[in-house]
Amino acid sequence: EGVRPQEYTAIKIRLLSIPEKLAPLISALDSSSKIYLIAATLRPETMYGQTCCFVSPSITYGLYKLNDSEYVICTERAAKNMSYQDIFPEIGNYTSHASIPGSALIGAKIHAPFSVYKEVYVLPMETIKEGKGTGVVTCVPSDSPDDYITTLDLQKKPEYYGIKAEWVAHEPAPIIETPTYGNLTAVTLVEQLKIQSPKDAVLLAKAKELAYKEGYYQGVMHIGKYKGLKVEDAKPKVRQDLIDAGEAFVYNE
Ligand code: A2H
Repeated sequence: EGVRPQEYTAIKIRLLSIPEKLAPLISALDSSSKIYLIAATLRPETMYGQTCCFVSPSITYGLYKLNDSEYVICTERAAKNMSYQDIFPEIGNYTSHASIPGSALIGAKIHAPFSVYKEVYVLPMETIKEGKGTGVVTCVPSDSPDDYITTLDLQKKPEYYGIKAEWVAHEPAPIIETPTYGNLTAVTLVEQLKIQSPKDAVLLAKAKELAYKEGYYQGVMHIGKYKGLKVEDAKPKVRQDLIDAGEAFVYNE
């Protein structure tokens, strides 16, 4: 946790199906309500490459009212912060409407805004920290070493994680071209540093640092409306497009 405030883009990832374990927990909601997982990201320009969304099986999330027709799922800590940032209808009100174990969300079909993949799923990530962001991480395996190695791990032993192989079948999609690592920066770095598991914390920290610097300062968009533009310049534009489309908002902590 740094001392400087962190400005995230909060991505609204809509639930398109309600898993069996989730249904009884949200039965009090009007059935026309839209429900979103809220993922906090520092890389909005990579959202074209989302392949799934991660939650922690050991975190209990809350369900909070965003407006008359929309509810959001995130940690209570994030909801409290949001309630003081004019994101919820009433300042300081972060009453939860349901208590949702991460495990109840696994396998839900979701809509990941701007992704090239139209059908993606909620999957488990054990390294998510409860005290950072919203406790929900959208998966971009092309540019996030953590996301890529977690995806490989899930693909290797789906039955151990209680997931279906088809939920974790999407390949990383090229989003950003870089001079040093090509157009799948995270894949290249995980291979070069020989990262074997999501628990290789030291190597992953190094990969993350290298990926972030290279992507931000040398990267050029490979896809989308800003194809050909430097990442540095495209980032605020994609972020604004997501916000204008009603698919994201600014979240600080
Ligand atoms: B980033 P910082 Cl493509 N636990 O989004 C673990 N990781 C978390 C988290 C939590 N509670 N909340 C957010 N994150 C991840 C995209 C991305 C991210 C890419 C490349 C790198 C990257 C897609 N996942 O992050 O500690 C989220 O993943 C590496 C910097 O606040 C978020 O941005 O600096 C980032 O970590 C926030 O990390």
